[in-house]
Amino acid sequence: MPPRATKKPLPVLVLNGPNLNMLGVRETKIYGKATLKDLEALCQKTAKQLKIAVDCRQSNNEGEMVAWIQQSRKTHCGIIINAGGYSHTSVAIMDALQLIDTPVIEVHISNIYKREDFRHSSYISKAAQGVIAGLGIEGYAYALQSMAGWIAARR
Ligand code: CA2
Repeated sequence: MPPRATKKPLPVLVLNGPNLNMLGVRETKIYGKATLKDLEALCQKTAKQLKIAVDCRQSNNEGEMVAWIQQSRKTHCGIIINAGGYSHTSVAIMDALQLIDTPVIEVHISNIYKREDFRHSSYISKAAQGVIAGLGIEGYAYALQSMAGWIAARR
């Protein structure tokens, strides 16, 4: 009998927005000393432990983020997103997230509710199943843990 074709599970898209490529370089009192590379390594390590796959991307461009979110409908099983400053301004990213039917978790490294008033509201939250803020880059690991639970429940 030929071996049964096993379907490879789709990865989770970990999407970081504008200026997050500067992590660890400046504003370390707010965002910590970890770099984007450290953050992505933590996501890869956590995913391996959870036996899921991740695809980490960063963009400073709103249109590119919208395009990646749209494409993810067919190529990824969920999105963990830190839209950076676009969290507070981007109806376009919110609309793109509302178009996909896979789970979305919003992450912020800093506690946005402790900071300036304009950071207290996020368009992304309106399209997210859950929000994690203020736990540093560990927030991404918690988000992946949650995502792994949903993936297992859907199998
Ligand atoms: O706390 C977060 O993760 C934020 O999403 C980070 C955004 C900020 O606009 C949000 O209000 C909260 C900013 C990312 C910029 O990151 C930098 C890192 C190092 C140096 C400068 C900016």
